[in-house]
Amino acid sequence: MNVKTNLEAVAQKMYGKAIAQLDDKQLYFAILQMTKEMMQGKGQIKGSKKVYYISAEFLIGKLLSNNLINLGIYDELEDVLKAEGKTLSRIEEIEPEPSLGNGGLGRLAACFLDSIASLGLPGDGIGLNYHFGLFKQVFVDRQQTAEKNDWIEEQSWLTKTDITFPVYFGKKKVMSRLYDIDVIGYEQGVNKLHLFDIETIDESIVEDGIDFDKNDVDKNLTLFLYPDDSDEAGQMLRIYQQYFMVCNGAQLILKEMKDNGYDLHKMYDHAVIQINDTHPTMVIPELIRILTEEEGFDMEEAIEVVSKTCAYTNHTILAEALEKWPIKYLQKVVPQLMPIIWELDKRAAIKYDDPKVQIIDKDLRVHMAHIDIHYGYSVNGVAAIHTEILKDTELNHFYKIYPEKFNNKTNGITFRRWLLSCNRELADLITKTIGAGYKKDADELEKLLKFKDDEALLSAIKAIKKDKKVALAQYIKENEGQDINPESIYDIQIKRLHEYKRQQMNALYIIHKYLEIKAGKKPSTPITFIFGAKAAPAYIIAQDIIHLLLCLQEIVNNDPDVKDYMKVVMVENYNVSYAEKLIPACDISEQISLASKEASGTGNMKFMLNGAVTLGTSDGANVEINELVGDENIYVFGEKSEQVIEHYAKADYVSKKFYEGSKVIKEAVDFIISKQVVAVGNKERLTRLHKELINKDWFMTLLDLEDYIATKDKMFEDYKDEAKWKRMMLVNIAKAGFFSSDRTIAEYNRDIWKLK
Ligand code: 26Q
Repeated sequence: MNVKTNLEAVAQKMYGKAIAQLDDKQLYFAILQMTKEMMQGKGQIKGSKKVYYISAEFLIGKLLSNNLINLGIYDELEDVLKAEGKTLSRIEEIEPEPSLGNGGLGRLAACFLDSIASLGLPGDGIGLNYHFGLFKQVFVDRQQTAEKNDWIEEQSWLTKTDITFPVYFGKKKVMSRLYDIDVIGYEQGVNKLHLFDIETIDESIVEDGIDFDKNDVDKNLTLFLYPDDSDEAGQMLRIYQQYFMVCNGAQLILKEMKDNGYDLHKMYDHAVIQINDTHPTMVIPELIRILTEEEGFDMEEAIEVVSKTCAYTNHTILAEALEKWPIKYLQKVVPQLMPIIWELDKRAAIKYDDPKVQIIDKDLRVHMAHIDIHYGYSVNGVAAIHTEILKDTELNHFYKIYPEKFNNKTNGITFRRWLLSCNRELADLITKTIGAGYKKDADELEKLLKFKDDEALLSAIKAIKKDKKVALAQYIKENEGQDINPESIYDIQIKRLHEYKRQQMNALYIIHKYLEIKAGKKPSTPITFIFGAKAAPAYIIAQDIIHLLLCLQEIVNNDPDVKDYMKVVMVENYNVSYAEKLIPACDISEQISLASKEASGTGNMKFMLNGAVTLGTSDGANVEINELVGDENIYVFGEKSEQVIEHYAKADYVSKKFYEGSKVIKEAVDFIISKQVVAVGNKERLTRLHKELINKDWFMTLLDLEDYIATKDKMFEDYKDEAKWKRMMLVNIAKAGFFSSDRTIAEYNRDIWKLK
């Protein structure tokens, strides 16, 4: 059946109407229903060994466009709708975004599901069905406020299953309910994203903003993604959520093993559990508990079987982000796991007497990563430099014990979403130039290099960039009420707000540029600085940085001496859908984390693929981008990771010295508490940020500031050389193939999963 007859039939069945008579919302629901049915028709991907990607976050974003592309019916549906006087892109806007993740780690999980299915590999996601995703950001008085972010409608991508499991928190029993989302591969069959929920959730307990009663798990267990963990109740709820996820996951995996008639003693021949950071770590003791208590395994064998089934991915070297749960919390939430964790700790302690590799430390805190490393068979970092740092420093003690477990898997992104869907014009141009082969084999993008001097192609790429910039300007006008100039350079930094990512350094550059223009030094091309970032509600300094950016937006955009030369826009509620509009329009991709701190980054890859040029430090995957495109197609600045690590070791970085030692730095930093800024801002916030930069600056903003200013100025200068810039765009696109998550997943499969 073709798409037209299909959709007509669904519209008749659901609403008793023809397509042309449906309003946009009804039409969206009809298309949703039709797509779900067509995906089911594609059949499950099968095999005798399957990967379970278990993760507390799956930042899947809107699914309609991607599912249509992977089904191969996007163009056909677009034509059908056009003939009925409807527009597919407008219908796409109606879909609510499932924001079931914080940022990179969650988005990576979503890209991986797409690639696993697209490679035809059997692999399911296991996670939680949060009723409210990451909070909705609203600016009030130039400050971030948080509102709840619901996404589940009467009809959605979720399909309720009849699978339920009991989950015990000590003696308290909760029944789960499994909801599934189909994950279709590109011209492939389907896998599943399994999201567990409870049926007694009470959405009405949410008060103003995102506050809610954290005490009754029957009502709040799956209500929110990662509630603020600053207080004890929040941390406790996080442990409840994590255990709920892994307990259900373990039961589902064992059920599938049994349903298939597999021998649990050889479970590792049929299942691999990829543990996405430490959030799902309790799956290890939970499986051991079930195998020993319910399946008649002795402890020795249970540990061996589970260890041969589980593999761990590390996404951070920030000490504060490594989970260490006090024993008394675990004892309260999951007393049944504690004997197992003690046993695992005892066995590790007998073998290795180094305190650095113990599971339970002297303060009685359980180091979740240590469980994964001792009792999993693989430990991987997410970019070459990140894995090296893990081996050399953070996890060096483990690397010495288990060198064979450590491996690198440089992150990737799905080109279906980050090129074919968000930049169809560019994808079509590439297809016209080198054929469609790159859609299945991303390395084929390198064929574009032959056209490095092809004026027609270079101009066509630049023209698409221009169209995307015009479209973004319009979108920003509608959504933020700001006027930006499509002829200006778009310089974009979009990512979670964190001091190590150094949005504050970008802000200091903006101040510097503003002061220069005020002093009469005008840039030859106008510049638009665009930001998008959410800050954790309990992260005060991050909120202060957002406040500074919003104050700068107010001052710069309203200053008649300046506004024709530069603009600042901090977009509200940055999310996946916004990223899909921002990235294709970007000229300069800001990747300016303090070297050694950004494990990989994946936004950097998305920008590159869409023809932006990177301005970055030698950190995370920037290092690999640099190697691929060569020094002449990227702008790198700042101290290298070795030097940074040495500064920390010697504790010899003193920000005040940089502040006092440079007029440029001092002027920019002091502007934060100038009359002009305080007049539009909140003095307490601005003073706190000013003090922080001068007296602490833990992520060494001032260390790299002058080099950053010089490199960025050079970049703006080079932008005027249109031939040079166009060539850089082309080389970046051509070299982006390596960052396809299809490549990443093929490597996971080759080295870790070995699926059959
Ligand atoms: C931990 C404890 C308590 C509460 C929350 C958390 C928590 C939640 C989310 C800790 C970490 C995260 C998310 C981390 C994350 O997104 N890491 C990013 O992972 C990307 C994919 O590998 C990398 O590209 C980024 O460099 C890395 O920052």
